[in-house]
Amino acid sequence: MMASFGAHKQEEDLVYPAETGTASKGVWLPLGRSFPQRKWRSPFLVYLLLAFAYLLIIILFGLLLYNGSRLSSEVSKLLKQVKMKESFPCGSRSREWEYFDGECYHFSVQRATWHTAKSHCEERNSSLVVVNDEAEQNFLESQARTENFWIGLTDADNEGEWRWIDGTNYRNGYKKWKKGEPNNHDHKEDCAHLSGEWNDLACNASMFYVCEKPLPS
Ligand code: MFB
Ligand code: CA
Repeated sequence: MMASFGAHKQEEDLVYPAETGTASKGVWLPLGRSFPQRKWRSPFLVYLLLAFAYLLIIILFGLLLYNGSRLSSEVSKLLKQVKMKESFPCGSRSREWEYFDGECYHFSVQRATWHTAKSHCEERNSSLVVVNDEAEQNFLESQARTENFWIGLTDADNEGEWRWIDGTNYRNGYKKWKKGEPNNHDHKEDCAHLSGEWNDLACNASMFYVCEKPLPS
């Protein structure tokens, strides 16, 4: 059926698209030809599109919730690690290491000779404690109380020449010997321990020991 350009729209502009079965108006184009235009009037199609859009929104919302909950659990895990690091910078495992002023200290619960204690500390990537100043001494005294603990100081190589095991300068460094110590009692006291202040004792004596290592980065 011909539609005429510019003429009043005639009934013949109506087209009957097979799939809808309803009349629909043609559209006028510069060439004066009209195309049948499918009207989106079919309620079924509209409902189908709405249902599809609704389903899509639900799926997207579900994905958003899922990722959101995963993200929040990751964040809470990270926060817990940060909090743990802040509370136990030396590691929280059974409080094996105590933190003080940038260093980690292990107060043994087993006794050993000075040389065995030295090896046990090295096995833990640490060394027998080197006491550098009054603050560190006070920390050790507060933790050790009246118990005896080996420290990393010895004159076994040369009597009277005390050396810290990490090479720290002894002569100009911090000292806290008990009054009258070191006295090399019975001429066989070549290892230092603390029970509060320091004393020299035979290295094969068995006592607790303190290991020291830098704060893990
Ligand atoms: C001495 C001390 C020595 C032993 C002995 C039992 O001090 O110098 O090392 O600990 O006591 C009095
Ligand atoms: Ca002594």
